[in-house]
Amino acid sequence: MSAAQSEVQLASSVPVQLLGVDGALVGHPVFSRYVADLSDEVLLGLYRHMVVERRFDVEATSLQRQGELALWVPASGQEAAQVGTIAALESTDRVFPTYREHAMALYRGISAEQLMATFRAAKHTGWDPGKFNFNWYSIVLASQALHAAGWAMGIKQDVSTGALGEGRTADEVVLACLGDGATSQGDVHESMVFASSYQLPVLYFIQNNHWAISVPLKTQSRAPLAHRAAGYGFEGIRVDGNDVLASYAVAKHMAAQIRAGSGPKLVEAVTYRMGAHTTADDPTKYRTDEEVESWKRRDPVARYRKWLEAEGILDQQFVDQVDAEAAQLAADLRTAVHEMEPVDLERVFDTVYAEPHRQVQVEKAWLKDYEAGFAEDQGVEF
Ligand SMILES: Cc1ncc(C[n+]2csc(CCOP(=O)(O)OP(=O)(O)O)c2C)c(N)n1
Ligand SMILES: [Mg+2]
Repeated sequence: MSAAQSEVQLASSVPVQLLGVDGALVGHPVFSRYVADLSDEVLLGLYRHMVVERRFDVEATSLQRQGELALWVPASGQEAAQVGTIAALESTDRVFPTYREHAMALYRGISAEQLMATFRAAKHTGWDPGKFNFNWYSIVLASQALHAAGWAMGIKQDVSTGALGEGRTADEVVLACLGDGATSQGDVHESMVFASSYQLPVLYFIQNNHWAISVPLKTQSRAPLAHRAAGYGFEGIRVDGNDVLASYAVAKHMAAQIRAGSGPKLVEAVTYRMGAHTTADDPTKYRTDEEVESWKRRDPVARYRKWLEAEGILDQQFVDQVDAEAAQLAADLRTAVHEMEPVDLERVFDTVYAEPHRQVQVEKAWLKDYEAGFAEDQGVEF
């Protein structure tokens, strides 16, 4: 084991931090070098992506409140973990998201409208996973951990048989996103067992936002989630997920080792969900104002902005430019949502099988009948 590796392992229960809560740089023997030479353009890009995501989130929440969406899943507070990690990967690395990775999706070029079409149920999915190397959102907790391991197994197999598919690279890293609560699912265990047994190129990325709806992390796990990796025989690291530089550096480090053939790795990003679990949730029922306030002081965007300004990298002109871009994205999104055509429900049934299928036809007929029942109500005053 190299000195650098052992230092990483020793540090694994203390989250890696490069940027203190006060916005001052904290040196780290292993990880500082990953951000030391980043250009101003890259550093400003991280800021821009975080700000745009936050504005997008506010707009989506408002649209839900105004009845335009059935549900929204806010990601506010988790911008640094998501942007830092995705920025450290290559565009050819495949991402298997949960349902909260909006900053990652936007970073990959999936538009706000495409994301919204999914939540408005105006599309069956919303985007082409092949085009963005970014899979569809997965509502079934942890199911994507199995998909990620399966995908990685396919890559490994294709490399060994020399049959790598178009657009794929031999050193691809597969990102399996998980929430803290999702780690209690059996699927994660199976995925990690297979990833370890076959030494698959999977980076497990857990956003520990401290809550699984109303269940606190301490109920889900008596030990840091990163420690679980050791039980499967691979390395896990905790990172301050509200520190975009640390999130970037740790992901870069882990991805480099995976590309070099290390097998799977795990990153636990310690962060916080500032908003509700979804717009259907009321977090005041299960968490205290003091807790929320304490995390507000660790805000990932404010902290990073402070550092960029102190370094003379960020000026008011760029701040205004990004704010204007974010406002424009929000305005365009609002227009696009109002113009979205409702999904053709018949297609939902017609695209299940290539050939007509009796069971599906029965279900389609049931829905038609059900909808016809509403037609009779027309004109009736309630
Ligand atoms: C298999 C399964 N069981 C239960 C649910 C209901 N559910 C949706 S989100 C959630 C909590 C997930 O918490 P976590 O993994 O920490 O992710 P977070 O929402 O905090 O990002 C639960 C229990 C589900 N979607 N899928
Ligand atoms: Mg959670």
